Amino acid sequence: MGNLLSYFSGLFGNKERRILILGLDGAGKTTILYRLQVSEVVTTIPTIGFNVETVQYKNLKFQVWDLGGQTSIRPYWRCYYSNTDAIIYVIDSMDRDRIGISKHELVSMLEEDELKNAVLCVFANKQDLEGCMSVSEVANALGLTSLKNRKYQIFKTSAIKGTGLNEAMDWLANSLQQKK
Ligand SMILES: Nc1nc2c(ncn2[C@@H]2O[C@H](COP(=O)(O)OP(=O)(O)OP(=O)(O)O)[C@@H](O)[C@H]2O)c(=O)[nH]1
Ligand SMILES: [Mg+2]
Repeated sequence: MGNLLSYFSGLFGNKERRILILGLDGAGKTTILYRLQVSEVVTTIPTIGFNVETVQYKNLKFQVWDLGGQTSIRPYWRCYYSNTDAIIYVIDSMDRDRIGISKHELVSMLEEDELKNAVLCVFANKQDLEGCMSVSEVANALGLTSLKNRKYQIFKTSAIKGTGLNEAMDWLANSLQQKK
């Protein structure tokens, strides 16, 4: 039965999906991209511009764009919005000082018309660090429950340890298959 299901989902679900990974600088976006692509922790430098990779997850192919998150680069995020199926929004769960800024960036991004059909997957990242914000603290600080007309979910992740990423990708894969 499993084989039959994956055969059919393979038939209908092999369109490449476009995903943007966004979030403030240092949140872990590039680390996540390469964790997803090659299952390894790579040494990163701050992204000036973007990285783009094809990521195969189960029977789905994702074209994943990882954009630099520094203040001066964030205005360019909008250049990448069109045809986006999903946004992975990455939070450094240790960065209490800037969670308000991160919320602000998230809210203004979600107001963009080009993203109105994009599903939102929040990664409360760096959960391996002692004393970090819990997933519910992050969800509250971002005001996720007041989002309107948005399919979203939040996951606790550690890109360094590799935890939570599969659960999040499963959710994304399912959500995007339904969205087709
Ligand atoms: N402890 C811990 N450190 C992490 C985790 N994910 C990423 N990091 C570290 O955080 C730092 C920044 O990671 P990057 O992936 O370069 O961050 P980024 O979001 O791509 O940053 P910009 O490219 O500047 O926007 C690096 O030193 C990573 O090793 C995590 O889950 N836990
Ligand atoms: Mg980066």
